Amino acid sequence: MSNKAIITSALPYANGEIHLGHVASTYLPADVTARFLKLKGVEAYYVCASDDFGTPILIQSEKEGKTPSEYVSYWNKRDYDDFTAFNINFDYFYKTSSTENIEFVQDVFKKLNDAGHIYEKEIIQFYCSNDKKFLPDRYVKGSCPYCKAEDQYSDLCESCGRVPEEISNPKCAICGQIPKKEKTTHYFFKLKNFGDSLSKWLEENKNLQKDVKKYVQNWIKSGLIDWDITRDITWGVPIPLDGAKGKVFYGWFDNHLAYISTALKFLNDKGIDGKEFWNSADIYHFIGKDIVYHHYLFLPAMRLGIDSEYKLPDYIPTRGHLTLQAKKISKSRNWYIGLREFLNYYPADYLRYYLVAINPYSQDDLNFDWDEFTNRINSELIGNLGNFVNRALGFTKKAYDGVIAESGDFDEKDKEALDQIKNLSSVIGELMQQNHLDRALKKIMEFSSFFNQYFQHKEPWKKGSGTENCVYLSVNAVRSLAIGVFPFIPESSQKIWEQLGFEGNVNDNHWNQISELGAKPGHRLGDVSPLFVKVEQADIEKYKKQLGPK
Ligand code: B3M
Ligand code: ZN
Repeated sequence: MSNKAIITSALPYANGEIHLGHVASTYLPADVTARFLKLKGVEAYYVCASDDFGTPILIQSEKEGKTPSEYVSYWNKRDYDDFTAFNINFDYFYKTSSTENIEFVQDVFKKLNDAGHIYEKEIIQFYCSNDKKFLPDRYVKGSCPYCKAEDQYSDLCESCGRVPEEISNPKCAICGQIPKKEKTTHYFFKLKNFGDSLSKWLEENKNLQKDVKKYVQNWIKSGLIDWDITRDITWGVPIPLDGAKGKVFYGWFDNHLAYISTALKFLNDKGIDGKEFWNSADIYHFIGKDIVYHHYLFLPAMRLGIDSEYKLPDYIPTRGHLTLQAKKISKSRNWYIGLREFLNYYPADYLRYYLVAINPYSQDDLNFDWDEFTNRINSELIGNLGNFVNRALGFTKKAYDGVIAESGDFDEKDKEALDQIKNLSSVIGELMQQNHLDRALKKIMEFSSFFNQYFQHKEPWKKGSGTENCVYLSVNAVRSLAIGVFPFIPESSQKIWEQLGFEGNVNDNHWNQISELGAKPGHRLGDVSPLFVKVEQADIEKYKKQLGPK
C-alpha cells in the first residue's frame, strides 16, 4: 500500500439526475474508501468529473433548445450538488469538456499515432435519411451478434457486456426506420496490438477481482477487435489531424483520460507535481459491472500505448447493479428514486448505511427494498448503534454528571471489552483494505452489539463495584465507534464525537486511534441526545406507492 492514492469513480454523464443506482455501486464505495484511506494517513484524493460529450447529450440539448455546453454545465452543477448533499466528498469535481482534458486527449492521441497504434480506415456507417444524421452508438438499436439479446444499443450489449462489432437488425433509435449505410473515414485504435501486454498486466496485478479478470482474459483469448474512436458529430474533442474536420473522438476515448487530466489539473493547481504523484500513488477506479470492457481493456491499453507514461490502475473495484424492489431501475417507467428525492425523506447516513450494508465486493446485483431498509435502519443503526451510544453516554451524564470517573482493576468481562477495543482498528482496517466495506461495517456493528451486551451484563445502574470500569470502557467504545463509522456515516460520526465532548473534527484522528483509550478519567462529555429518528412504516408505504408509472 502506497502512502499516496488517487481514487476515481465512473464519470456521470452530464445528462440527467443522479439516482440510487448510481451511488450504490460506484460513488459511495469510492467515497467510503477515500475517507478510510485519509484516516489511515494516506495522502488520498478523490477526483471525478462530469462526462460531457457524446451523441445523447448533443441530441438532448437540441431538444431543450440549449447549446450543449449550457446543457452540460447545468447537469455538472446539479450532479455535484446532489453528491455533496449525500456527503460524497470529492476533492475535485471537474468536467471532460475542460480545456485541460481536451488538450490532454489530443496529446495522448498524437503520441498513440506516432507510436503506430492508430490507423485510418474508410468505413460504412449507419445513416438515417429521415433524420439526416450519422447514427453512432446509442442511435442504433438491434440485437447482439454474440448473445442474440434483442433491443440492445449498438455500442454495448447490456446482456453479455460486450461491444458488438456490428449490431444485427439495426433500427434508428430516433425514428425507428431502418438506417442505410454511408461511407466515412474513421480513426481506429489498434486494440489487437495489446492482447499480450493486457494479459500480462492482468496476470501480474493481484489486486484485481479474480472473477472479473477471468472473463476479461476469456475475451482476450477469443480475440480483440480494433476500436473505432471517431464520431461524425459536432460535440466532442476535435481530432487534431488535417483531414479530420468535423470529426470528434468517441466519448469513451476522452472520458477515460479525464481521470488523469482532472487529477493533474487538481494536483498541479495545488503545487504538487501531478504526474509524479500519479505514478507513485495507488490508483483506484471504482466502476459498475456494465463498464468492465472499457476499464479492463480500452483504458489500460491506451496507457500501455503511451509507454505507461501514466501508470495503470492498481484497483478497479467492480460492483453489481442496484435493483429497486427486485425490479430493474428504469427512468422511463419511473422505477427509480432520485438521490435528491431520497434525501428529502431521510438523512444521508441512513442511505449510506443501508447501501454499504447490502453491497458486497462482487459483481452480484444488490436490491434496494423499502421494508428491508426500514428493518435495518430501525434494528441495526438505531436499535444497536444509536442505542448503545445513547445508553453509555446518557448513563454517564445521569450518574456521574458526564465526567468519566477513575476506574479500578478490570475483571474478566472488562478485559474482554478492552480486547475488543484494542483489536478493532486492525480487524476493520484489514477488511477495508481488501475492499470488503460491507463486512467491515458488519464488524463495527458486532462491536457495538458486544458493548450493548457488556453494558447490560454489568448493570451499572445498580451502582455495584466495577461500575466505573463499565463507564470508562463503554465511553471509550463509543469513542472508537465515532472514529470507526466515519467513512460510512460521517455526519453521525461527527455528532457522536461532539456528544463525547471532544473538540474539532472526528477525522482529525488517525485510524489507529480507534484502538486507544482516548477518553481519560476526568474527561467531561458534551450534550447527549438521541442520534437517530425511527423510520415509520406508514411513511414507507407512501414512498412505495410513488414508484411506477404515474
Ligand atoms: N459516463 C457512465 C457509465 O457508463 C460513463 C462512465 C465513464 S467512466 C470513464 O456508467
Ligand atoms: Zn431516424
